[in-house]
Amino acid sequence: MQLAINAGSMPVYTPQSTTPREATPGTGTVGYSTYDAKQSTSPKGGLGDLVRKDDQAATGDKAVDAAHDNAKIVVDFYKQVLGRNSIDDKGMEIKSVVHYGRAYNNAYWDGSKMTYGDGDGKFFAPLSQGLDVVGHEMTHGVTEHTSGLAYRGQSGALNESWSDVMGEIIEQWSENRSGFGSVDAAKGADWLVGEDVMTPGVAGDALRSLKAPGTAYSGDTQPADMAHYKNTSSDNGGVHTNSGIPNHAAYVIGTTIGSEKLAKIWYTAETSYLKSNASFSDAAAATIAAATKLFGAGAEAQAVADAWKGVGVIASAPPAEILVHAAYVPQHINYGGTMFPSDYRGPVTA
Ligand SMILES: [Ca+2]
Ligand SMILES: [Ca+2]
Ligand SMILES: [Zn+2]
Repeated sequence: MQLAINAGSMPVYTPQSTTPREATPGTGTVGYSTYDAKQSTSPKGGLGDLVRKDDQAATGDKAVDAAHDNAKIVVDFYKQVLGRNSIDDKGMEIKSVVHYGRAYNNAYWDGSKMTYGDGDGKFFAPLSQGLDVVGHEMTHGVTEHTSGLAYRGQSGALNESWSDVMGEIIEQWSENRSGFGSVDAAKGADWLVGEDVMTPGVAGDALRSLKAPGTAYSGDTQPADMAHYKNTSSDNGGVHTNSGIPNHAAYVIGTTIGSEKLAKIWYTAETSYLKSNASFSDAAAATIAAATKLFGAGAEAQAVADAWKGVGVIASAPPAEILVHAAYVPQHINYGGTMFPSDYRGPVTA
């Protein structure tokens, strides 16, 4: 697989189809079911015991309640800010499994549900307690139902990055709904992923930093630009490392035009332009096209192009007129997605 990118060439975006995708408006009520795996990795019925459903009151189990409540916030964000009706845009029920395994330091989306470990208490607290982590996993589901970004190489790093970016933006929205969208609010956010669950005994660290990739914790090796791109075959071709490059582009855009516009551009790119095999330069073209479609050929599209240039993905912006109105019919690809590499052993020893 070609992992390197030619930063000097202009990205050319070729739409897969010219048939616009029909949007399904958000109607109906989304259901929520949260299960307790009771520290098993093969829970009863594949899910465990159903412990909280829909609008039932909190159980008092923090991992259960965080998974349930955070899932609702994520669905609310997708509906209220982006007009999407649950993960599949058809109101699919949200299923979450917590207390998966013993001291399990990860979380994942498998195509039908989220699963969260309790963490070992040293590297991680129960992972459902991070809203950005929950938003990350659920965005893997949205990606599966839209662009279908293949979980390998650059498309896989984009898949990871879309989850990090949306997860963090959802947290920004939840923590500051009145200020959400302003440039000041975006500049005031920490742009960290996993800060609420990583190393409960260590303050100030996180799993990933969109503001400064490579600095989130002592073992963070994420690059922030193409000059430091990692050519590797591990971790599906570095999907959790090279995601730092699109992550940082998103941070620059968010702090230039605000996180609400960033979210709308990223979502429009994912639903209308990105193809499953997209490279970083395809993502640049798709997001420039999305910004132009949403806001015209103005400051927003310019901010997007400038950010991708800043991280070395493109040398110059593609002409917007070849990109606008290029629609894409998404395909459903079941691939799953994790929070960390599958061979992850914790941030200090990794
Ligand atoms: Ca965060
Ligand atoms: Ca910490
Ligand atoms: Zn992930």
